[in-house]
Amino acid sequence: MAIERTLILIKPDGVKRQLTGQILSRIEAKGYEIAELKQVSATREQLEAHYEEHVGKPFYEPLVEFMASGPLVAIIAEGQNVIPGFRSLAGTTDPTTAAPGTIRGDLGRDWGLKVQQNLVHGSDSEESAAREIGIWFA
Ligand code: RTP
Ligand code: MG
Repeated sequence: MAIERTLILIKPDGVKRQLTGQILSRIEAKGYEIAELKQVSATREQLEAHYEEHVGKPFYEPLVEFMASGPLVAIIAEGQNVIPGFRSLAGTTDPTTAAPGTIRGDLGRDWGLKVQQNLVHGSDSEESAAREIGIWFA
C-alpha cells in the first residue's frame, strides 16, 4: 500500500451546480488529505496538455470547450492508493450508468447532458498524476 498523490479536477458542471463542498466531503470522508486546492479558469494550453491523449477523438473538441466553459477546482489529494481509490470513488465515466455510491452515480444527472459532464476528473496512473500535477500546480 503506497502513499500516493493524485490530481483531481472538479469540472465546470460540478462548480456550477455548487457540488464542490459535497465532492470535497466525499474525498475527506474517505480519509484522503487535501494537499493543495484552488479554483481556476483553465487556459486552452492547460486543457490541451491535460487531454493530450485524447487529441483527434470525436469528443476532444467539445470536451475542451466544456472544460473552458467555467471555473474548475484543482486538487492534489494524498493517501494510500489514492490514484485508483479516487477513480473508484468517482465511478465510471458515463454518469448515467455509474454505480450508486459513487460521485458520478449519485450526483451525475441524466438531463440529456453529454458524457463529458461527469463532475470530476482523477488521474489514472502514477505517471499521469505526476504529469497532471505539473500542469495545474506548476
Ligand atoms: P477522467 O479522465 O475525466 O477522469 O475520466 P475517465 O478517465 O473516466 O475518461 P476518459 O476516457 O479519460 O475521458 C476523459 C473525459 O472525456 C469525456 N468523454 N466523453 N464518448 C464521449 O463523448 C466521451 N468519452 C469521454 C469525459 O468527460 C471523460 O471524463
Ligand atoms: Mg481519463
